[in-house]
Amino acid sequence: MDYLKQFSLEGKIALVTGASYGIGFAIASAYAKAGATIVFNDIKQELVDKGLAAYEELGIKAHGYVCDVTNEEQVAALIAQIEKEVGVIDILVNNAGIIKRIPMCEMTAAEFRQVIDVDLNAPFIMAKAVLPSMIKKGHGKIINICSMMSELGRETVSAYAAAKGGLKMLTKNICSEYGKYNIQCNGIGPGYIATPQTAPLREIQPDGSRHPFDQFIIAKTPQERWGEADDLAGPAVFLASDASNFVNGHILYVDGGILAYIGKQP
Ligand code: NAP
Ligand code: GCO
Repeated sequence: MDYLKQFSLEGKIALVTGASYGIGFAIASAYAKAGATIVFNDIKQELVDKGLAAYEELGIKAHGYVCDVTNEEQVAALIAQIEKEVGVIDILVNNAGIIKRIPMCEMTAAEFRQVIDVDLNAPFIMAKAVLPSMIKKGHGKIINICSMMSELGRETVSAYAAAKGGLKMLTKNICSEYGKYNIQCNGIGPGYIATPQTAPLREIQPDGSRHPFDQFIIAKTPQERWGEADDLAGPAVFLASDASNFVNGHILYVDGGILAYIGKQP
């Protein structure tokens, strides 16, 4: 058996949501290098254009579409357009996400709902849109980007933690309901990754020192560094490939050991 071949994505079509930059971009780029045809969406044309240019710079011919993943009609139209212009989706990565860091007692219900809508309802909408074709094809991979907050809480991220905890269970439920169709649904739980989403937590302080939260994460991470989006590429290729055809309902934490560690003594 040529074990390396199991990790190839040759001939596969992968849709990564919210992948103009950040974690989604790193995952989609890795998929392209593993042989897949890349499709991505973002909420604004200017971001799609920015993403297309960034992929092209890497020599990747990606297909980009404007779509708000929380909008069922837009998602249905997106999938139909992709199937017409590119082909049936083999791999879906639910990556698009937002966070609002607000103490719960100061957060409005509308703000809470907005985070749940993007981080939990949208992965449901996206998965529901691609499952019928995967069932027809007899195989499929759905990968949900979870979080440390799928397992842990912290101040100011109640909506995000509720969404990511729910996303962990949605992952297990898609596995339970669709495993019989040879569809694998797994999650990736990144640790703290240096992307625009966490930039506010890493800002250099006026006195030139590191952000207190930055120092906190270094103390909580056995590998004593923030993750890079590229640290997620290999695990994401594994979960999208034939190498994981009997891995289902699993959340693969890529966190430098955070979840295993009580943290460095101050
Ligand atoms: P990011 O830099 O904020 O990128 C998120 C992407 O999602 C952006 O392209 C954003 O587009 C897009 N998006 C947001 N709402 C959307 C919508 N309604 N429809 C379509 N696209 C939408 O985030 P990231 O750090 O790369 O994180 C990506 C995923 O990993 C998220 O699910 C996040 O929760 C998760 N995660 C991140 C970390 C971390 O430390 N960075 C750790 C664990 C998990 P716009 O720019 O237009 O908003
Ligand atoms: C935060 C961070 C985290 C990371 C990630 C950790 O404010 O605590 O944004 O939530 O984004 O989800 O896995």
